[in-house]
Amino acid sequence: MIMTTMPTTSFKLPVLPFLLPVLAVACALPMLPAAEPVAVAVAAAPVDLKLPDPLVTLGGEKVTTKEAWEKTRRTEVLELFRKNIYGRAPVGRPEGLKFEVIDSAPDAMEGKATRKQVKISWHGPGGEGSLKLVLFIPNGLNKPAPCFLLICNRPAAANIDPTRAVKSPFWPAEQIVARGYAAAAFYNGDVAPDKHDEFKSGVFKAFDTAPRTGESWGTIAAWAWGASRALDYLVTDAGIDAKRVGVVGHSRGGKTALWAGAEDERFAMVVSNDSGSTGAALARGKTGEKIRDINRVFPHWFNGNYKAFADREDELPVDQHMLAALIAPRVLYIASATEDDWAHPKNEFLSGVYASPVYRLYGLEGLTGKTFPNPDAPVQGGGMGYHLRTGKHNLTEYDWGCFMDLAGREYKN
Ligand code: GTR
Repeated sequence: MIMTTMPTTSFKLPVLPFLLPVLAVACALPMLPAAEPVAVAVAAAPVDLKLPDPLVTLGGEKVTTKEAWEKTRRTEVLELFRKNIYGRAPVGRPEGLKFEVIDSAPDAMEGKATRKQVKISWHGPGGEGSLKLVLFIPNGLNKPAPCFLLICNRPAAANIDPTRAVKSPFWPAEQIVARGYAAAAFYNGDVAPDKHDEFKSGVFKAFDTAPRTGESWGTIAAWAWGASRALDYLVTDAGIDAKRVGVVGHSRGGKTALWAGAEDERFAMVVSNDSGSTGAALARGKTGEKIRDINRVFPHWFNGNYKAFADREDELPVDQHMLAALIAPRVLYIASATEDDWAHPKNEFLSGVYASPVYRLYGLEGLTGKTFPNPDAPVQGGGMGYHLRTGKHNLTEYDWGCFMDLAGREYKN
């Protein structure tokens, strides 16, 4: 177990509600003079969240090298997540996966990008299916472009419009292209519907042959599988730098991006935006949405075994910092928003902090020693980024700008 100590930090008033227990302690502490009404310095009390240690194996051995992490502990942790939370995909890249470029326009975005739409289709014992990948590659780069792949969990026409007649800050493709990145996106509902229909449709219908068990995959894992199939295409496109494809998701999409990056190490960067419960946020000590809530409202997202952890967070053999650790040494961005108490920003930040010992095995600092930042003051470097945006649960141009800032500095290394 790790004794967690919340670093000394300062918070702006709008994020105070989730800090009430901390503030009880803070009231006894010296405060900044009243002349500074927006930022209140808070020295938080040490909190013992009893987090499982990512660097101690189930057999009790301490992991001190990246070789031991990769060979033993990483595999163990990944299995624990499959078994207890996200489930096990019955198939990886299926035989006969097909890519069809159904549209190609070299002068999209007023000549600034080449647009492609690619139908990625599969068939399995129970049926077939496909997703449509929308892709803009910057023109005139004279080298393959690094790429951001968005797992879009909002209506496709309003958010990832290939014609660009409708533009949404959720996927600011023009801004992404202007900074020299390819912008790719697919709609998660192409892979599996976001509803509990006993796993009778989408990829479940196509590939589930054995009777379902407590470990069978849920819908988050299915969407993550879809992201990997999109990547299967992207790595074949000469316009894309296959070693620099990041996967991005917001909220349920952010949970999916983390799981996609854990399962598929070809993703060079993982971006979790406001992913909250069973995404970036630690389950232990979490306020807002808890395991009981998420399983009740979204019974299809995770596997059957996860249901047993309602109100029993402490009994999980993992916590979400270990999911973050599975991304190491690749680039990880965790973003939160001040008005997103349901997701619990502080616990999203702490996942990055407590994943950092794994990053350190690779000589990367991650969020080691970092304090919870003020709103709109991103912390970036050492393979990781975190920010707390002012505002609501959403994915915005500000967030995208931060993701690209981190990619720019980390991809140079
Ligand atoms: C909420 C859910 C969150 C988050 C969000 C979203 O209803 O409680 O876990 O995933 O939906 O995806 O926007």
